[in-house]
Amino acid sequence: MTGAQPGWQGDAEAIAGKTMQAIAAASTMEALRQVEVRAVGRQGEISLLMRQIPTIPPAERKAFGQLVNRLQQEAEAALAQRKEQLIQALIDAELADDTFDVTLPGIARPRGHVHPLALVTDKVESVFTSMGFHVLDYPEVESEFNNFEALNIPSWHPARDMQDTFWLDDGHLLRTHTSSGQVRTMHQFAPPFRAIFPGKVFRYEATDASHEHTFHQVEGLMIDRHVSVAHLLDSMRTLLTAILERDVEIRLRPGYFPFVEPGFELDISCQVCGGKGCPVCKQSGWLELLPCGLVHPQVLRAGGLDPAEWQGWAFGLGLSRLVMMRYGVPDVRLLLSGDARFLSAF
Ligand code: FA5
Repeated sequence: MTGAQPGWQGDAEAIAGKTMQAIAAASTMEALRQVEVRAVGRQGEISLLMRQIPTIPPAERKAFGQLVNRLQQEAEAALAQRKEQLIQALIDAELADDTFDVTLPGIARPRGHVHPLALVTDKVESVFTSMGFHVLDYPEVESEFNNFEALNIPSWHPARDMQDTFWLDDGHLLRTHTSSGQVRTMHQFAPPFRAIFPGKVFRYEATDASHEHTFHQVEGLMIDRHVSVAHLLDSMRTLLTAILERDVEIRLRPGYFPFVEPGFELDISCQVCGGKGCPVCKQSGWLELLPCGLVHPQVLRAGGLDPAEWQGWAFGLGLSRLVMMRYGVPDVRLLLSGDARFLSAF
């Protein structure tokens, strides 16, 4: 800039000079904070200079703007530097103080935990992906068709009563089982394919130690030209051994589900009571865990597949119950209770 200094320049530099001196003189964090507020706070002197920019005559506005910007940056840099010096001085003083008690307990920071359901779901997914399965995710709000009709459960069928349903006003429902994804998968992929779909399911029913209204299942579905019950059972055994990491007794009984033929119920000896009988297994020593079977021809048809060409097996694992068996959880309602005392055990 040439010629005489405009008045605003001297004023601005005077404010900046005063601010720099105050920063250097601030001997505590609180004093420094006050200097900061006075200089660059909302009503601070440098902030007010910023706001004056539009009022400066156009010929001088650019130079004024540049000057105020520079002063603000310098003030902020000086504040940051002084803050660091003061913090370092506090640390030095603390270290030099020989009354510092190193035996005082530290501040315990609460740590987050992976939810046991997530731990077991991850494990199930890794067992099945190692056997070539896809992991799929389907909606919790479902159509009546996918949840019931396509699974050979028309509206008049007594099997509808096996799964009390939360209906939505628009005729949709909250899926009562992950089997609702079976026909979706058949429409989505060309056979042969194998997939699992874990997720949350909902039933309008009374709760007890082994029943929740909201719980987790994993569906497994394999479609190929030749599939067998032997392959299904072998996959189930591989899964249970990998998850439970111990030999457990299982038993297979005939089970009725309209969407499989033949159908089975795979029970596991109760791991909470060791098979002696408890509220979880209703004193029977066994827990229903893993219904399964060969996919019914009607379901293949609903999925657009020709039963003369394609066969399949499916299972619907009670994931919440598997978590209970894995960790000896005595009540399924603990899983979604959000109780931090329970969750911190994992
Ligand atoms: C079904 O949901 C079928 N979709 C399973 C299936 C899939 C059969 C594929 C054949 C082929 P079920 O209602 O039995 O079946 O439930 C499956 C598992 O979910 C049960 O064995 C049990 O482990 C678990 N389960 C059922 N109801 C509850 C509940 N209220 N709370 C917690 N777990 C439950």
